[in-house]
Amino acid sequence: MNIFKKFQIGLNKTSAIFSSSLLNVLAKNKIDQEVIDEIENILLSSDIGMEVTNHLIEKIKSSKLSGKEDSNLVLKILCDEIEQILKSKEKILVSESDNKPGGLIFIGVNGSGKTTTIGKVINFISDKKILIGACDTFRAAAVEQLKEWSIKQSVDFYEGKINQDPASVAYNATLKAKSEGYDYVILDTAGRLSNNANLLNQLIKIKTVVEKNINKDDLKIILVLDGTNGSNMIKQVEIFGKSMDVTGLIITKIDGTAKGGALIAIAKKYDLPIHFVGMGEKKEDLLLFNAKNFAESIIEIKK
Ligand SMILES: Nc1nc2c(ncn2[C@@H]2O[C@H](COP(=O)(O)OP(=O)(O)O)[C@@H](O)[C@H]2O)c(=O)[nH]1
Ligand SMILES: [Mg+2]
Repeated sequence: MNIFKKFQIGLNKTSAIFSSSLLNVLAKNKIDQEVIDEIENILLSSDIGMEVTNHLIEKIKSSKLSGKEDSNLVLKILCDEIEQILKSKEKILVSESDNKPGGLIFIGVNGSGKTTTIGKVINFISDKKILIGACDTFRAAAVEQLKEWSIKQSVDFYEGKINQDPASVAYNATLKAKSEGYDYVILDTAGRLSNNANLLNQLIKIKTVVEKNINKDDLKIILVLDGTNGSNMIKQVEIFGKSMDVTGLIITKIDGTAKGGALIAIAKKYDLPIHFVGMGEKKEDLLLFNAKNFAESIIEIKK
């Protein structure tokens, strides 16, 4: 299946809102204020946010619209503008020129998809020598889940003991990666501690010890966001971003939401790359983020 098709399938709940509702509104008559108001409501209902909505509505208003033939033009304006907003967020997570070992720390709230996404990233870079470190030591099931992804894909796995300080596991795993010539060491972390401050302090500690083994420039802090959370994702970027120097985002479960517009709100608000989007539970269901594919999947333009 080609990549665009995968984007289309993954985004079909979101595009149902955008495309079907927009087409309904645009089919009515010429683009007057009433129609523009309806477009505004449709955009807002996808969690695309006020800022992006205003921006898109301004673009529609400032373009020269004449009569009935305008509906496709409006769709084209929306699609192009959304692509523009997303374009600068495309950035690959790993590249051939990376120093060894590169470190990837996955953070995010419980259930956002960290462990599953690591499983998919392993598949994505399966030609590399990878070490996985299980720093979510609070739950045996979390370690087992990660181990299963690792074993299935034949990559090395480092675990500590249950309830061992996650930072000491992180230190040992990154030291092993450094001394044994791994290309990447990928650390999974917990998403829930007794409170936010605890969790953030734990993550800061992990990062601090990891930097003893891995150059700061070779370390990436990936915030994993659950796409079904819609605009609540923004709060998570704020909370984690404040203490953790997040270097990039991965947005999961796009396949399970009609609120995919929230990704666009985040792209506009934060200067952070979006490396991948998750669109399913299997190892192949991780797609390199692509602005054009994303925009054209949610706004279908009649050819
Ligand atoms: N549909 C769908 N489910 C996902 C995706 N990513 C993760 N999940 C599911 O979300 C649940 C939580 O994922 P998990 O990786 O355990 O989250 P963690 O607590 O952040 O490690 C699991 O049931 C995953 O299978 C995705 O892209 N699409
Ligand atoms: Mg997990």
